[in-house]
Amino acid sequence: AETPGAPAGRAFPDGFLWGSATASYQIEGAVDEGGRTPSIWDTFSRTPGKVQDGDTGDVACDHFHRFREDVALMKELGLQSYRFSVAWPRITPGVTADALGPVEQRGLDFYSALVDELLAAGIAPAVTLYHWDLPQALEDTGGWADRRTAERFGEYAAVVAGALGDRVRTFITLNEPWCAAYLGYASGVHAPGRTEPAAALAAVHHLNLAHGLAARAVREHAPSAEVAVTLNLGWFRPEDPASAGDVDAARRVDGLQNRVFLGPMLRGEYPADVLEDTAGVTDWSFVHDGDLAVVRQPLDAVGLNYYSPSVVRHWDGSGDPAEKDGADGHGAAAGTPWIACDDVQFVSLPGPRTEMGWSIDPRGMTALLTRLAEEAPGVDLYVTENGMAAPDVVGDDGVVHDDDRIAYLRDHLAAVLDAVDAGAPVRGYFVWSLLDNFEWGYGYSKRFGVVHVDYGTQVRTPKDSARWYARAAGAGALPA
Ligand code: PNW
Repeated sequence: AETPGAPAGRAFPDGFLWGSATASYQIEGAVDEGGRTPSIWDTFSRTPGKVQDGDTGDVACDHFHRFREDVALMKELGLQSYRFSVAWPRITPGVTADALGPVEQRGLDFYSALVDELLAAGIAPAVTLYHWDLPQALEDTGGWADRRTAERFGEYAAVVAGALGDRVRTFITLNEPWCAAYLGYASGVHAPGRTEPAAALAAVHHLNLAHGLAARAVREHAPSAEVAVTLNLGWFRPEDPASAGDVDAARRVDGLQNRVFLGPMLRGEYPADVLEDTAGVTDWSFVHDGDLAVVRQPLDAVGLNYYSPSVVRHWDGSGDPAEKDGADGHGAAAGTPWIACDDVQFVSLPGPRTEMGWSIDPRGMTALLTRLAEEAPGVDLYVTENGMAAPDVVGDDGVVHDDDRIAYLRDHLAAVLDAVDAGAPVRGYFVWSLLDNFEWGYGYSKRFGVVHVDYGTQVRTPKDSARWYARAAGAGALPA
């Protein structure tokens, strides 16, 4: 038997998929090519003061032109699956609130060529349909706060599923609707940069609806593919489990981040306590009769993105308000993502942090996978993102020696195994990220890649972590 906490040599189940993940706006560049029209991230990144150093995704990793090289790199590393996202503005660049508009064949051709390249390399494609690059034209008519955005998303999903569904193993409807809704429409640190709590809650519902419509469309147009969604669930612990105030604070944030998505998607219902907590912000009248039956679609898999733990306490209003939401990188923004949580404080945890300022605790990985296994019986699980930002430590050999990242990956993979041992049906793990890339509001200042990218030359160089991860993938076990 294994010694708990002694990861070296521990084996993963047969067939466990070792992958890496990226997202379109973060790596593709070529924003004006192939008929693509602007997304909300083009607009946001070009707005002064929104993204660190004024960085944009105009070039990024130039993956649009270098995808064959990037697939060859994955093959060299022995990776078995690749999670990427499709940029909606490449597929239906003329979409409006009322009509999907013509399909841009050049957009489909790009992703189709990527899928073929992956299959030829023996790598299973996992396609995210929405990783935050909403067509700007849809934001101009209200964005995710408008119901028609969800309707158009369902139609767009049908197009992509129809074009790629014969070759793609897994379709993921949405990436992290929490970020899309609350960081985009409440705190404003992500595109479109709005700070309107009522709009953010409408966005939550319309993203749920979009998920349901897209899941249905994928089922119909890609019947052999798995249907999944990716959520960034939070692992929230009360600072003092014996304090009723702290326990209630944990309930509140769990409702807003986790249950407001899990409830509708898995059970077709919104949590009553969330509706009550937010009643002063919105009356939820954007939830129409029949919507919840659409949101609740049979799922083959749920993807978990996990990076960091959270501890909360009851906030009595004393102390520095700048510290209230400030722990773990949610940042001092114009607004808060924590709607109707004036009495909740995020506790700054001791111990190591990543370069994002995010605390590290792999136990959250185990806890969330175990929870998902209980809440979604019969549904497969994937870790669709996990990884860490770390500054480059470049050796004389020109290679990044990222021992901290190796330790992070090792400990989180061991935590995945702990969940497997407890019975969670975890089928694969996708490291975030294959490449250093455009880290949203932080621009190129934060590097999550297991492969280093020199943005001046676009040269890719595997870091020590990529070699370590390749060994783990090859062995199907944590390297000794
Ligand atoms: C996720 N937060 O984003 C995304 O899916 C990736 O595109 C991103 O690069 C990665 O994690 C690393 O940040 C998040 O503030 C952004 O809690 C912000 C938060 C969480 C996830």
